[in-house]
Amino acid sequence: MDKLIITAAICGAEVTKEHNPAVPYTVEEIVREAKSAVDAGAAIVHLHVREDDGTPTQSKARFKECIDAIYKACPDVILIPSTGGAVGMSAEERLQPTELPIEMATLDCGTCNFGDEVFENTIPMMRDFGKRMMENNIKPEYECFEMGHLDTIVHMVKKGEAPGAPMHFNFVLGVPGCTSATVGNLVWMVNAIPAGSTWCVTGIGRHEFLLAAPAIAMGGHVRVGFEDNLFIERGVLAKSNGELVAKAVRLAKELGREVATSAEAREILGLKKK
Ligand code: KMH
Ligand code: ZN
Repeated sequence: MDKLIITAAICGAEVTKEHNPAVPYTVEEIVREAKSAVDAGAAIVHLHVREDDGTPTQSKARFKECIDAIYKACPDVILIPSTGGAVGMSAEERLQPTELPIEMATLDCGTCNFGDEVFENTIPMMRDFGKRMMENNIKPEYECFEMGHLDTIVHMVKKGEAPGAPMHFNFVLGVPGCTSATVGNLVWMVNAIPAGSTWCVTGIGRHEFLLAAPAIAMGGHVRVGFEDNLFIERGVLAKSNGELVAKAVRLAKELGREVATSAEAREILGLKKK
């Protein structure tokens, strides 16, 4: 079994300091949270950025500022900037980080309910995102909130409309309105990926660690962080993303699975050396 890749989704676009005062907005806060996660054992940081007042933005300049500052503090980390942004943003807005020299980016694999809102990812949009990533040599992390998303992106890759093998998936389970966070649903999705692919699970809210444990046992990879969950245990806010990563590391240790460094994660994911 490969070593475990832990991703920290340190910020997201929906959570605020009202939910947890440690949610980062400024460049300094983003770096603080990225470093806490990497120091605790995260090989990857999934990155959203904000204006200083907390407003989500996909500004290329703001991404560049944050990416440069994170690399100063964590030179080896793999960054996966978001092209999902926040619900309601246009495709052009969302694609801005792909104009930067990045290794990976998320590619959201279909439209879905997202709480009371609709997260729009039409097939023509996905074609544009896939084309951009092929042109700019960016490996997508395929975000699947539903089984149909997985089927859709596998079909698009077969048609040459998005980067192909080895594909890397992130199954985001438990978003209200989307596929629920059960072990059965995780197994169903894992069984449907093309041979040679890698996968990660993101359980939303209290499901973060309930799905991390089976993923560690199944040979998959794990995402934790404020984007998905703000609590270290029931009713207790996490003090940092590092605290959430440290809990995933403890789980892996208990289950006998070694944790990958960023260099080892690059090999597992088939990325070129940085
Ligand atoms: N903020 C969500 C609407 C991604 O990063 O690609 C979308 C999201 C997915 O977070
Ligand atoms: Zn995200």
